[in-house]
Amino acid sequence: MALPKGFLWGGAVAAHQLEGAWNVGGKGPSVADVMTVGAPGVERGITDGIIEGENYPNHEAIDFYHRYKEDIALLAGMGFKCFRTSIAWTRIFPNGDELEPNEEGLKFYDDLFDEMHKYGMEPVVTLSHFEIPLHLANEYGGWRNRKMIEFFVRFAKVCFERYKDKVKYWMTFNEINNQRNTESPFLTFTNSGLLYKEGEDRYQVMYQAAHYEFVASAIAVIEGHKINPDFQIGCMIAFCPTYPASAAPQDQIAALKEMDRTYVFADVQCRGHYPSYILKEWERFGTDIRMEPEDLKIIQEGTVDYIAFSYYMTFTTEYDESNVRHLGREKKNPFVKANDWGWQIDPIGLRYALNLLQERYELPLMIVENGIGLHEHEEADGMIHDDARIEYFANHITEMKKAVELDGVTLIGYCPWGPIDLVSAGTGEMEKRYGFIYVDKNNKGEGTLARKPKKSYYWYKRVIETNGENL
Ligand code: P53
Repeated sequence: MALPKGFLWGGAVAAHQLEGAWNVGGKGPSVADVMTVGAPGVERGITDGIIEGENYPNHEAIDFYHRYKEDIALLAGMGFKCFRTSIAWTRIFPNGDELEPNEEGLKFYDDLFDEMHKYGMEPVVTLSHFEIPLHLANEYGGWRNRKMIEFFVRFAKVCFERYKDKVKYWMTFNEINNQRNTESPFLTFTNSGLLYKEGEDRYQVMYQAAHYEFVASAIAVIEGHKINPDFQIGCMIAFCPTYPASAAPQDQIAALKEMDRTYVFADVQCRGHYPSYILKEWERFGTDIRMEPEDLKIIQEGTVDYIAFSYYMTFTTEYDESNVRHLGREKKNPFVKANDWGWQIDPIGLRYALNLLQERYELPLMIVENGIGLHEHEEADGMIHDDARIEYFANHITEMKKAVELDGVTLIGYCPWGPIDLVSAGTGEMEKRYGFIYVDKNNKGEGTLARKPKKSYYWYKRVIETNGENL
């Protein structure tokens, strides 16, 4: 089975999770800079400003800011055809509400993209990946405020203008649908830079923020295409398909409704309008989303060129009458295993995900995250034998190829998450490792930061060389 020629093999990261240098080069603090370290099953803390003595893993991360040449060379050593990263908003607009960008920040990404091109690596760039300027979160309440549209669009346009000849593939908001889970302050804070107030209707606040993001994303698509008509500007969805826990009809409905909570984010950005199921839901819950008269027209005109998505796991749900909002209760899937963080490993779920998205939207797809977090250490022979990672990827790539070859899915590329170990978004740990390249640093922040290829490095290099034939 052959993948198309020119298939974009690569890897994906986000600025705040690897760059470090959090206050260097004129960079302002972002929401990631006030997040402390958590643990498996323990969410990260969010502090009120930066407090002395706290462990903020993103401040230094893996110091990619100063070591990117060495790191890009290592990635190039695997034959990367593309590399996905984000532009830290706070390097370009340190507070977020300035009128003029910070030249030193712009220059950093010029140099980084040039370095990638040296090796024939296509940059794939996320504009907003959990890195909202802290000032916008504190002073404006993040995306609960309509003014965010103006700030984001200014940031997007500056990036589009500056890198129009260096970057073709863009994404507006990373995993925009994570915030659907309003139980977690972490998810809303990282997605939208907002924290819920006591007693407020979280569901309404979340959709209001999402609405502003939809409008901002659509404006970015429209403006981006004016700057360079060849730009491919995508949405980015965390796609974790939910299976019904049984063949019981009510479990089908529960799973369907659970999926709608993710689909709504893609429906709006791909089809250009709010789907009827969400309008009915808002009506039923008395949800009142403030919209300006032109918003729906903008959303209609600013639909995306492709769908980028992350795929890590699937969920299972069973009908739960007491859950009036979405009818289901999460259940463990007895047919799949999980990693140490409870993320269920389901390679066939990737083929399923690709099919669902292809059939619903008929747009090109790009897998911009996939991977497994593992606890790892050097063994006696000095090597990191990450056979579990190799097995994970071999199984996922096999299913990805079936989706292309047997099911006719249009797939542009495949970017495993964290090709070099980096700070976990969810837990802030360094020891939740995803990389083909090991970085010597632990959860406490100790280590030399030395880089070292793992066994999977040589494996993935061969996969790319053979365009996915040799797994
Ligand atoms: P970490 C939740 C569910 C799926 C993906 O995650 C998620 C999250 C948020 O934790 O995040 C994405 O580092 C995200 C990356 C992140 C990666 O998945 O928690 O886009 O920034 O690092 C892996 O193990």
